[in-house]
Amino acid sequence: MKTNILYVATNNTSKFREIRQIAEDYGIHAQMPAVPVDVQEGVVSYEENALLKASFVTAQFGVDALGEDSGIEVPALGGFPGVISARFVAGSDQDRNNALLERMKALGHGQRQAVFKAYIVITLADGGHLTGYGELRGSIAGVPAGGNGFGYDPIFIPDGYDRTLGLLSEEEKNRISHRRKAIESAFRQYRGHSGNTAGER
Ligand code: ITT
Repeated sequence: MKTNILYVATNNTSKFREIRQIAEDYGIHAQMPAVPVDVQEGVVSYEENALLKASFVTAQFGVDALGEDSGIEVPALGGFPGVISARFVAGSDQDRNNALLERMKALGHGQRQAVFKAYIVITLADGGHLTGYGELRGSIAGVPAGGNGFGYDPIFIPDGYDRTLGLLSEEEKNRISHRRKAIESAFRQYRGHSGNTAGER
């Protein structure tokens, strides 16, 4: 049987773990490269950052590579923090959760809607790239809850749920996440490239 290996251009081990889990469903074995992904992320777009990360690995190793850039947006805050979700406050995920909750205090009760966005770019060793997009709509909780997942998971309640992502199991989150949708979309296009069989179950 052919093994489909795809390198994932990320330094975030929690993100990698989710991508690896989801990719397995499509018959793709995700691997982290042996070197840190050393790129300067911009502030313009998720897609551009995802392309930067994937291109770094393809240029280093001459292999197909998957880059992912994601963030959380609060429409009532003009889409903040968006593309700078990982960087708008230095420190830990918990520090950023607290900083976002602090900003939410200026908003009314009906203004807690939020959306997670994820862009996946797969750069091809023989040139070109593919892009997939996914989003997950929900709202910002009043206080953090749950220790599962990473980043903003403890303060994000997906639409249709009464619990934060931090309280959902890994499997539950991976079934509905922005990352799942973006990967699915990218793999649909990737199938057949370089002889891989992504998505053939
Ligand atoms: P790499 O760039 O190395 O991939 P990173 O953590 O810096 O890792 P990003 O630049 O894509 O990743 O930033 C994503 C930000 O959005 C970061 O603050 C995450 O915590 C947050 N985020 C993205 N997806 C998330 C999810 O599924 N759950 C919680 N937070 C998420």
